Amino acid sequence: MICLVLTIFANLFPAAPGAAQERTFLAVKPDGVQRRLVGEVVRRFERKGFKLVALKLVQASEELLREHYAELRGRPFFGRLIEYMRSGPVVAMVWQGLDVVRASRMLIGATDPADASPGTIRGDFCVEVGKNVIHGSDSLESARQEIALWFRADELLCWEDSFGHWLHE
Ligand code: DAT
Ligand code: MG
Repeated sequence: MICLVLTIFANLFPAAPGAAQERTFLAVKPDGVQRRLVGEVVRRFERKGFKLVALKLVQASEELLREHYAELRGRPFFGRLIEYMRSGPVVAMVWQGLDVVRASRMLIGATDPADASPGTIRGDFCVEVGKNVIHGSDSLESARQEIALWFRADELLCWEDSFGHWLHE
């Protein structure tokens, strides 16, 4: 009975309104840029079906990075992490789509590349946690904060794509 009710409900409301509007923040880290992995990363997110709404090459300041990684301030590797992220440009991006925060973490793989499954970005392209190629927001709330930290509102483009109908109902 409960299943029947849930099925009817799911058919009446196939997806939460705006679910396909979810956004996440991704950044190809300096090692990824140096190793020419930007195209590969973009290709994987495009191929999956997500929509690019912002992208820029940034030499991040120490201040921005300290804010971005504020949660990790007390960790022993914090200083090294900030230096690594400052060691060259990063490619900052915002991607949009259904469940994009969670799905991005799946595409990226575990924090330590040694634990990341083959087929994920970290599983395929790196070997060490201190050089793990890409950042992705870990929750809706951190996505919101990180997008606001790295981008001005007018840098996020709302564009009509004719592709969405082929991805979800
Ligand atoms: P993630 O990037 O998967 O969200 P996180 O937020 O816990 O992981 O950590 C942020 C970054 O800090 C991570 O991508 C790499 C670095 N880091 C995490 N744990 C580390 C460790 N034990 N030693 C060195 N660097 C670490
Ligand atoms: Mg994180």
